[in-house]
Amino acid sequence: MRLKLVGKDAGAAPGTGCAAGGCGGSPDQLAHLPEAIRAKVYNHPCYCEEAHHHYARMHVAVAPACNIQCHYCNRKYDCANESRPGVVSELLTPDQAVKKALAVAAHIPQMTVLGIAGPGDPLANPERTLSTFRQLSEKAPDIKLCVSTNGLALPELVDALCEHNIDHVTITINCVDPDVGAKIYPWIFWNHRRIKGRKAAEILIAQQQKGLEMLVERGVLVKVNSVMIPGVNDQHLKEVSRVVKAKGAFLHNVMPLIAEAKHGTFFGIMGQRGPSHEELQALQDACAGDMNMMRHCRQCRADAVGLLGQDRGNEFSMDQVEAMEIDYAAALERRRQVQAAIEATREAQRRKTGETFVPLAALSRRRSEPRPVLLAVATSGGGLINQHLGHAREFLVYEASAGDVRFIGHRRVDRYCSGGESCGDAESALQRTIRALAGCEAVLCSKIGYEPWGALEAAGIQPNGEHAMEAIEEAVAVVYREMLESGRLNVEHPAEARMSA
Ligand code: CLF
Ligand code: SF4
Repeated sequence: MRLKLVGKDAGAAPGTGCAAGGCGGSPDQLAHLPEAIRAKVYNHPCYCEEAHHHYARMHVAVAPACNIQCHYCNRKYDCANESRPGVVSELLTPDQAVKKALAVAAHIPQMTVLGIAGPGDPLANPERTLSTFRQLSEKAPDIKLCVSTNGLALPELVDALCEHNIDHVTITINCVDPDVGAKIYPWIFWNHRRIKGRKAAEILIAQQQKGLEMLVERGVLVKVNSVMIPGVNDQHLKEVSRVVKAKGAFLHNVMPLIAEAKHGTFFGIMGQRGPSHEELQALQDACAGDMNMMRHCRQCRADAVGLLGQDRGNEFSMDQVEAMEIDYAAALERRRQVQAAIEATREAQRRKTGETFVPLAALSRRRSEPRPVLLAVATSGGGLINQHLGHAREFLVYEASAGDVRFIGHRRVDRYCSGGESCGDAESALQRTIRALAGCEAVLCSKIGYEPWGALEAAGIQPNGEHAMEAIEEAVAVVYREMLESGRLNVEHPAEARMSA
């Protein structure tokens, strides 16, 4: 999220509640979008950063086959174009997928989007994918439909996707140069033949670009995913961003390569490393320009259920789903009520955050540019600081400056507290948490134990439990203002000071 002091809500879609800045772009960038397109975004947890605090998605794993080979993929696992590598999802038939979707929609009324993202490529399995979408668009028309693909089969299926009301399509585009592509894709399966090397990359790139153009022409929102592979396509992704933006992609999501030898992928076995947090952030910033960048992707599994970063899939195994009685008409009414309440909460949070930023702006006018600060937040959703530090499996990281609070990304950590009174029994896990928070000067959470408090302070990260149940952006802005007023920002970040000493 990027909150600007001036005209913060200028791009909000009337009746949708989605501030333009809240979707990762500048107000100008979204202001020109037709109302119909903006209405598609406001409650999509991937296409609108602010929405991901409130709305959930679910994936149904109906697509087993793939038509290409990526060097970061091992077919034993989910499609790594969106999913975190090393994850295996339960394969469903289209009928099972529809039953599961209705069950989840009834039990998680804030679930607004159903995506098909694997375990192979959804468009390499067109019958299974389209049958699922066809049934769902009839039985649950209030759910947005979303699909993710490598793009090879996309142009031939664009019209079929449009017939099924698929409003959101993700294409994984790792390159626009076949020489780079040949280092990522050893082969594709095309016109009943296996094609290798540069020629394969050339065909794949042409199909991806054609598919992107066709979708944009038809008013479908396109998100482009790119896997950042240091030394292979990291520099090249700036060009990818420029090209896909020029062709009308709505959002670019640069994801880190995750390559481990135990996954059995080519890159994993060859020791190809993934990027650091800093490298990823630097590339996302370099690609951004005035393009919407996605920074809250969790590389979900192909059967993920719940808020991003959450996985409630184990509540909806097919055995459990088969035993559920679903009255979808009643569920629909409850979904309307819950979603209306979410919109009221979002509107109240936006108003309050706007008020907080006024004094911050006044401070920034009185002082010479104070330095920006990274602040981490523990949250379990709802846009609130509502998680015990010891229960946090990930932290959201925000950069606060005098004129801006902007969402930078998330940092995953291992859970180190089993929920008891005391935290910090497992010292090494606490140290991993501290490593994950490297570069952050404070961490905001609902509660924290005595021992981790001391360890964080010693590491130069100020624990802060004073903003429990407050809206994240507002609390981050308040903490930044306190740091500014206390003079803490007149000195270097303690960790950086130690490094430069
Ligand atoms: Fe799923 Fe992807 Fe649709 Fe979202 S996920 S198909 S656009 S509904 Fe979202 Fe998950 Fe990242 Fe994907 S956080 S992996 S971007
Ligand atoms: Fe694997 Fe997905 Fe690439 Fe196919 S498109 S090889 S399933 S990562």
